[in-house]
Amino acid sequence: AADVVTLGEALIRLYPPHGWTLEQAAAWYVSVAGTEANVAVALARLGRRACWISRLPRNPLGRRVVGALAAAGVDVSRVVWAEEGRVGLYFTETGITPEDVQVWYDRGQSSFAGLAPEAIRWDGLESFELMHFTGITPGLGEGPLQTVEAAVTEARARGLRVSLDVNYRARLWAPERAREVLKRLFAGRVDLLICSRKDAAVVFGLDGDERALRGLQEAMGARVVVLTRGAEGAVAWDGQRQLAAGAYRGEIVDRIGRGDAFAAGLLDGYLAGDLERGLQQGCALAAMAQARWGDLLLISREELNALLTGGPRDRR
Ligand code: KDG
Repeated sequence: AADVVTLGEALIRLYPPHGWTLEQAAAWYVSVAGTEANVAVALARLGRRACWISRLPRNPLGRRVVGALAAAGVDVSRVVWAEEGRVGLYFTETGITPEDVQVWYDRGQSSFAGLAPEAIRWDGLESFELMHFTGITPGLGEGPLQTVEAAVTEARARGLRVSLDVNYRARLWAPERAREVLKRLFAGRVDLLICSRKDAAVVFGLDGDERALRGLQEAMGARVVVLTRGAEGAVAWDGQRQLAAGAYRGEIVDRIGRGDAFAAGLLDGYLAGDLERGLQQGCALAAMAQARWGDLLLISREELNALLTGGPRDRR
């Protein structure tokens, strides 16, 4: 079965209506968020079995997160409920263009930061095919870092493939520290590595697409490396072939979450044994995600297929 399990923190995002500032808006919208949760939701909506592991406080905000994920079809049965801590928040505000988004985190003392490997039920993990991680989780504290380390070990011992989206967040940690930790946890233990052009430069000091693809493969020992290039689409390198897919041109209203949508589309194709289709699906879902508000991409397989075959073909 080509099923995916992932592990990460959920946040609740608060943001003003379009054109308003956080300081002035009379009401804020609410969106359940969190990079791994976003990936799990998109995969579940595409019809895959997707399980999301996390730690949440036993309160209405924790239930709101789980409710949103469960409604999308995500398996939340491995979520750890905590008596202490909180759901982290983040706030966003758009500047003069939709690409210009400011983010403020308010995520200290979250229940997730108190996660430890012993709290997680690992048995049964072998029924999944792949475990997906992002570089955000080990940046959230010692407990999350150790949990990721244990999870990679468990996943590999049980025969799962491992994917990592570098997803560097400058507000969490310095690039040198991120590089050192990601190398320590994942080097030689990752099958599919996803990295943006910007993160390749900032975290790994690798400029230029060819250099980034080959340099990342060497640094992390990944079988397949995918580099996302924004409006120029994405490229992949599997050690033999270089593949590419163009971005879709469309409206941008909310760019947050598009990288996760890309990862979901890519993983779906990768698990089906078709990396090229994965790249195309990733680009299509990224376009869809940034055309809609909110972090969770509630999409269907039919919509994705329509986009791939007959949708806006104005690709660049
Ligand atoms: O990729 C989108 C994420 O950045 C968002 O959902 C919040 O997980 C998040 C984070 O830690 O930034």
